[in-house]
Amino acid sequence: MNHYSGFGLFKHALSYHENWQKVWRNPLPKKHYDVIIIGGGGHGLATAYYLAKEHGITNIAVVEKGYLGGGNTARNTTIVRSNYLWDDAAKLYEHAMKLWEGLSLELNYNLMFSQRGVLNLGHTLQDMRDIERRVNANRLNGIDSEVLSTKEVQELVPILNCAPDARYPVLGASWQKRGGTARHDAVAWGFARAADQLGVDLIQQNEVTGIRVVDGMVKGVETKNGFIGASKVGCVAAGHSGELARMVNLSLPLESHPLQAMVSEPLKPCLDTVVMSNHVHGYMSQSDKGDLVIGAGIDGYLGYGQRGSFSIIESTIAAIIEMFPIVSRVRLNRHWGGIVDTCPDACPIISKTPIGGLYFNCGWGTGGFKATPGSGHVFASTIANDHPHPLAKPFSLDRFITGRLIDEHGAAGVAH
Ligand code: FAD
Ligand code: PYC
Repeated sequence: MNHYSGFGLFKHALSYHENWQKVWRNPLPKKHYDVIIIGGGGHGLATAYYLAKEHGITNIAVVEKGYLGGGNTARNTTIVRSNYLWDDAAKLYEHAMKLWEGLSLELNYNLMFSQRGVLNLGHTLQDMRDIERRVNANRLNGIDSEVLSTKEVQELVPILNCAPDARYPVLGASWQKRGGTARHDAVAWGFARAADQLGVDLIQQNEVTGIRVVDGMVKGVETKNGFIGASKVGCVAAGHSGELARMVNLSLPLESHPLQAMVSEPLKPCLDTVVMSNHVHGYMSQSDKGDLVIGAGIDGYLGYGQRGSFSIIESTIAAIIEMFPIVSRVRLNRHWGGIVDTCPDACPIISKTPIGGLYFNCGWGTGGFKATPGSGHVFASTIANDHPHPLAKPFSLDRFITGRLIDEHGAAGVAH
């Protein structure tokens, strides 16, 4: 009988879902793994999947303190784009974009990847100069990118206030047509199911409390439920990366900030693209369910509480209403925060460390969801070969010693 038919759903409800087909196993940890990935978010799960699929390493555990995809993967606003300024970053994010374009098929899982386009608005002459520079750089890197006039923006987004006397006049925008959104939970679930099918153990509700190192080599992880041995350990813990680094006396150039978002009650379709304004620290899209998905800028203080302050919500909503007066009477349903790990150059760290067999993938700040498949792909290669993947090399830790920083503050959709 088809488990997913209406009748199947009814039958499972009556049997309290006891015979429900499990999407992945729930194994007890083995004593030793070739690779342990700390962090069961999208990036960690993608890393495990590509390690198994492309490098033939299947004796892997993903160790997650909560539930799979319950961190920033579940909390982000799902925007995907690759229009970064500098060559190194543009190549990394475009690598991810190309993977996104075939990912539902590859994982045999509907990620609801929707290339509905992403607009980054310009409200001042300087915004427009920056936009033109970035669009030119994108095109030189073979990334689809256009500068749109006010009229073109208005045609794309009729509900946007483009009047010349608007509080935030729209002078134009950058437009990446291949950008868009993907269903965040599905991304975690799709990678989790595919990794599980390749033999990866997904171990939830098991916080890593220490990383064991002997003679400069990693030996495994201490967890709430005991020690698990490993020849290699990859840390992919987003806002908690600094905590993991401190376990081995490493100091990473990271700050952890709250970043907030919110959704409205569901509405009829009124916005079929993504509109971002770095200038006002606010952006909006409409989910397939109809909710308006609205995001804010980071809260300036540091913290690990997965919530933020009301002043940020207030200023974001004020700006959103200036830009979209039509939504002024819409009710908000929920708001939440995630903890993002920000780097001084607004670029990630994908790197070996001075400790043998220990690797970090972190620092994606406000913008790592879009990179999920690319990040996992290049990190898996870095771990498997104990050598940086060519696309990951510029993002090694040594850039903070050599000074070869990659300043992507201008392309970060949400300043950090
Ligand atoms: P996570 O999903 O956070 O995974 C890390 C996992 O590590 C967590 O599940 C956590 O529980 C686990 N962990 C931590 N410590 C331990 C431990 N000691 N032991 C075991 N497990 C541990 N990016 C975009 O590109 N587009 C967007 O639109 C976007 N919007 C955002 C909106 C908000 C409100 C937020 C908060 C972020 C947004 N981002 C966006 C950023 C994006 O969400 C992150 O960069 C990305 O999801 C990071 O993925 P991850 O898998 O590394 O992290
Ligand atoms: O990086 O595009 C982005 C982004 C959108 C919302 C948060 N980050």
